[in-house]
Amino acid sequence: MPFSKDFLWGGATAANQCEGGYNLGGRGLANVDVVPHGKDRFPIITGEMKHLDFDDQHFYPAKEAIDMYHHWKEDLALFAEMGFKIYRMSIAWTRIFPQGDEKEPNEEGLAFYEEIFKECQRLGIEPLVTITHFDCPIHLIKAYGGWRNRKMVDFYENLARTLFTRYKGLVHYWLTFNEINMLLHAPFMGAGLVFEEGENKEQAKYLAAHHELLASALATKIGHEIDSENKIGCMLAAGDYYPYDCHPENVFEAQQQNHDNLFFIDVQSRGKYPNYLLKRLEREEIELPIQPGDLELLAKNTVDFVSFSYYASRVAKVAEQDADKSAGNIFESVTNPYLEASEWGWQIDPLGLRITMNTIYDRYQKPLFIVENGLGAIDKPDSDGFVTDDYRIAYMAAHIKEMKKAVELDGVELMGYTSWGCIDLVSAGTGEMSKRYGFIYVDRDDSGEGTLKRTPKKSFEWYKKVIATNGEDLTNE
Ligand code: BGP
Repeated sequence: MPFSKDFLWGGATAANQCEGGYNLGGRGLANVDVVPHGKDRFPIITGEMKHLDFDDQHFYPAKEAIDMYHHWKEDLALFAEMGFKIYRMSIAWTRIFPQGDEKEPNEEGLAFYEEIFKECQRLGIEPLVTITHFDCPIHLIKAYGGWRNRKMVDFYENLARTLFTRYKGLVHYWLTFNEINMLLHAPFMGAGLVFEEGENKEQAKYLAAHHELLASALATKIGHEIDSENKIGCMLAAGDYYPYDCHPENVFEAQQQNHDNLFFIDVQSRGKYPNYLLKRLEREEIELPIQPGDLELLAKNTVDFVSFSYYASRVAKVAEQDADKSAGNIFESVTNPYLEASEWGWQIDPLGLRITMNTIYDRYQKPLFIVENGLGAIDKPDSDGFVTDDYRIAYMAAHIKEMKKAVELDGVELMGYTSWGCIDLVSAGTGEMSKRYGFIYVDRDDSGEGTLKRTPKKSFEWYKKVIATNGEDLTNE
């Protein structure tokens, strides 16, 4: 039996992709609200196109999303029916601090999440709370320029302290920032950055990175002070870079690209900027805005566990322009000729999960938590609304099988597994509803039409069995 009896099986969502209710309960506007569906989405999430308000030309899927704001009780009941031990969700910052820089929180927002956590407790589900999952109050972007400004650390600190204080005893598992390394690839989504004409973009990204890393360490400190039972983790968009072949230059290139992702976790887990990063930034004349006391704060407040998302491995090759490319989680990579791909072109590599787990565990020697994994696919419901999603079951079974091997055969310590989008929700990358990950179908389409009715898919019963047998029975019968 690879998994202990308290292994945390469950599913994951993010506020902006499922809640909706963007203007309810005193909530303020956030970057994630004004990101539309369609061709402008990518330039906006990467900070290349300034778009900080709604207009009539676009559809904004986060406004209503799947309306979990009104359906959360029904949705939690379905998660409980599957036997979830943990539910990963995020807090919408602007429900708690609508502008972001207020001193006092919005009570209605705090009460909203408190009710959810109490219901989780009643159902025997531990919440795993991401403090920020790609969201940043619009006011903080307009007035302060997002995370390039050090004042953001104070605003985030206020948010974190408010949450740890209010939810003490109700929440024990926390993540500071979702996919922190994503800020290098989707800077508006990851750090509220919109680039100014002629600005040194790399410099802006590393300012933001330092500020987020400080904020993360500060939250870890405060969370531990408020409740020593709190377990606080970092979160990486993972997936090892493989060298394209054994040419030493490609091997070296893969190592460099892995460094670009891992340096965030090196800081959060080992407590110190790695030399490879400091040397590179020095060469590129990029400054980290380190002030007295910063390095000590980072050193003293490392995380309790390392969590990550895994959708696919990646491939590195020098002279990349000559290589075929495949789509992936926000950024593309060289195509791996040995792998199949999803309908969205993301390559499928279950063994890559075991490889990635080993890389991360070898490096940090801390418990891991897989907090996202899954297949975005087109589902075709029958006339009763039922989806026979054998493709999703096959994807997940193959990944869970490799995850078991990493634990059983390689000795990786793993706290739990929460599959991504346990209920269909809006895609972060594309804004589509038709890219579905869930065990539960939600009747809503890419233009916002549909009844929002929830219907369990075939994978719902399958995952229920997986949890009930603690991962022993992965068969699809
Ligand atoms: C990760 C995000 C999630 C999620 C997932 C799937 O980057 O943390 O928010 O959406 O990827 O990506 P997509 O929604 O683009 O299919």
